[in-house]
Amino acid sequence: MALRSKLGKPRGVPRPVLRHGDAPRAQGAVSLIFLGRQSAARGFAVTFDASTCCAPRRGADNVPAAPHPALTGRVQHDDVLLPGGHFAMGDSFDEGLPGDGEGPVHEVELSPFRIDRTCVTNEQFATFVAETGYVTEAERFGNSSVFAPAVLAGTSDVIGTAGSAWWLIVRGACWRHPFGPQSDLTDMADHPAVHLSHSDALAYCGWSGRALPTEAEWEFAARGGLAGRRFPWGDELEQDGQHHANVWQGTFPQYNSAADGWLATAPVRTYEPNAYGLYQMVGNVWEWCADWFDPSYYRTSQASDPQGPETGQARVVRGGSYLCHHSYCRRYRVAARSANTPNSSTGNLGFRTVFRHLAPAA
Ligand SMILES: [Ca+2]
Repeated sequence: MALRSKLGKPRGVPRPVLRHGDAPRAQGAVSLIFLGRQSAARGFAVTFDASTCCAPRRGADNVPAAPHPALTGRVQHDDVLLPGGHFAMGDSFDEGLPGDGEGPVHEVELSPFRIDRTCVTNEQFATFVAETGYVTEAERFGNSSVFAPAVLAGTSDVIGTAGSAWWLIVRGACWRHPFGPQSDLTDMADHPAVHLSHSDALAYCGWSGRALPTEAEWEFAARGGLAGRRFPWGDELEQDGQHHANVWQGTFPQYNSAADGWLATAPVRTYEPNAYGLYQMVGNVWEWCADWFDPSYYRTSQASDPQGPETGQARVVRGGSYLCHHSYCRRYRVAARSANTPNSSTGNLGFRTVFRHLAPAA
């Protein structure tokens, strides 16, 4: 029996994205099958906690590191030059989860940098893989975590749950097969590449001569010049009656009306960009940052070009994803912080890059 979402399509039509006019039904049904089943899948933590509701993490088990390709990349990055300068970093609404350390608000000064307008797409990542033969960590583990209603896999390929009932560990899920082995990238060239670990993102960056944004760079970019606001466009999620980001509408995790047009990932240029011309800094997929995560870091962060703690267990992720809902952690805000272990990969986690080697002004 094939286990797949009622929203999903059979093999050969692998695009379980939801558009206006499609009628979603009973999205919790698939995940309920797995409630209470604990997984022995390699490398996955199985205990539920708030940090895994957004994106589950692998445990300490590891696969051997893949060599990172040399700097030979020939892929186009459409980016913008941000001038840097001062900004107030952190949550001025005091609405973050206590363990996330979104405060105190503190002044940060940044040097100029260039940042991608969008997350790295499947097309860009496919170019990287084609030129280097790179094999991602999810492919080497042999599995990754997929949001339950989007799974396109046979029952035997669904190994168990990953921290939350709505995260299924699916054998064969990876960037090429984002919803499981019965899915592929047809019509998804312009969607963000997902199921990529922090190490995978660094490998891509090393090949393309770019870098992951620091957490401070990411937040500066996401704010788009709007000081002290909740979102890149203002303070209201659906400001002016418009959808500005791909998140969750309905009752999480039972029912998603997908009123914003998308159940899972959306093309990277969906919705209006922020004032800096950057698309989907919040919603759609979480984005890896360079920094190690420490919830107390803002109390001691350096004021100029902060780089994060020197060591840690997990790397910062920012921006929230298509799973974000106001009834849960509300981590789709520009100040929201979360983290995942460097070897983790999920169907709602990607990255965008920056470029810092700017020529001095003439
Ligand atoms: Ca959505």
